[in-house]
Amino acid sequence: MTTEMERARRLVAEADRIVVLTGAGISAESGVPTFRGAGGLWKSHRPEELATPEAFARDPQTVWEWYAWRRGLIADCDPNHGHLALARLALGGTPTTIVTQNVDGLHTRAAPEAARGADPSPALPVEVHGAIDRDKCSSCGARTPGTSSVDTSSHGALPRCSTCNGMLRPDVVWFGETLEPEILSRAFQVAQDADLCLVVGTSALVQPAALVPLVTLQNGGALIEVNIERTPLSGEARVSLLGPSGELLPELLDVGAAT
Ligand code: BJW
Ligand code: ZN
Repeated sequence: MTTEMERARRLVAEADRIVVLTGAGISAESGVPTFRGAGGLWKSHRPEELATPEAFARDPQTVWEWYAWRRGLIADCDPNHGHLALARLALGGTPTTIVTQNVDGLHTRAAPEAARGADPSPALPVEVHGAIDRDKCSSCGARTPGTSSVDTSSHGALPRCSTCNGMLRPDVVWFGETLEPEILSRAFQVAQDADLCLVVGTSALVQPAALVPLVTLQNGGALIEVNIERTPLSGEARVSLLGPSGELLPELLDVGAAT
C-alpha cells in the first residue's frame, strides 16, 4: 500500500517547479514560539496591542519591549533540520522558491549552511512579513540593521533614525499594513509558475500570504501540507503530512536528517 509519505515524495520527484510557503511552525523546533495555538505568543499577548501601527503610535515602549525580547530569543536560535532540508531542495535540480511569513531569518541563515561554499542565493527566501533583525524609520522609511540591544527603559531612550530623527521600529509587517508590493508580486508569481506548493507550519489564516497556495491550486498545481495539525488548507491538499516539520521534511525531501 502506498503511504502518504510515498505519495508526497512522488509529487516532489515529479514536480517541475516548486514554491514553498512556510510559517511559524517550521521554526518551532528551533525554539521560536508560534503565534497561535498551544504555547503560541498570542496566548499571552493580544496582537492588536502589539502588532499594529496603532499600538506603536500609542505605546512604542511596550511594543519595543516585546520586539526586543523576541530579537534576543531568536538570536539564540539556530535553523533546524526542516530549514536545512528546504534549503537543500532549493539548491538542488528542481527550481524552488521559499516564500516565508517568518521574520526570524532562519531560512536566510540555513542557505549558506546548506550550500557549503556554493552559491546560497537560490535558497534565500522571499520574506513577505519583513525581518525582525532590521529597523525601519517610521518617518522616512530608511532601513538599517537592527539595534541589537534596544534600550526600552524610557520613551526618550527608544532608537531614532540617524537621518531624520524619526522613531525607528522593527521592519516587520503589522496588521492593517500593506506588504511590500514587489515582494508580494514575486511571491504570487512563483506560486503561479509552480506545479507544486509545499505548505509548512502555517495556520494559513493571515492574508494575503495565505493566498500563495491557492494561486498554485488555481493554476492546476498540487499542494502538500506539513503541519502538526489540520488547517483550513488541509482539505485542498493532495497529501497532508501530520507531524513536526523538522522530522518530516528531511524524510520527504530525501536529504537525511543527520549532516
Ligand atoms: C507546526 C509545528 C511543527 C507548530 N511542525 N508545524 C481578508 C480577510 C480577512 C482579513 C484580512 C483580509 N485581508 C487582510 C486582512 C487583515 C489581516 C488578516 O489576515 N487577518 C486575519 C488574521 C483574519 N491581514 C493584514 O492586515 C495584512 N495586511 C494587509 O492585508 O494589507 C492590506 C489591508 C490593509 C488594511 C485592511 C485590509 C487590507 C498584514 C498581515 C501582517 C501579519 N503580521 C504578523 C506579525 C509579523 C510581525 C511579528 O512577527 O511580530 O505575521 S501576524 C503573524 O501571523 C505573523 C505571521 O507571519 C502570521 C502567520 O502566522 P503563522 O506563520 O501561520 O503562525 P501560526 O502561529 O498562526 O501557526 C503556526 C502553525 O504551525 C500552526 O498551524 C501549527 O499547527 C503549526 N506547527 N509546530 C509543523 N513543529
Ligand atoms: Zn528617518
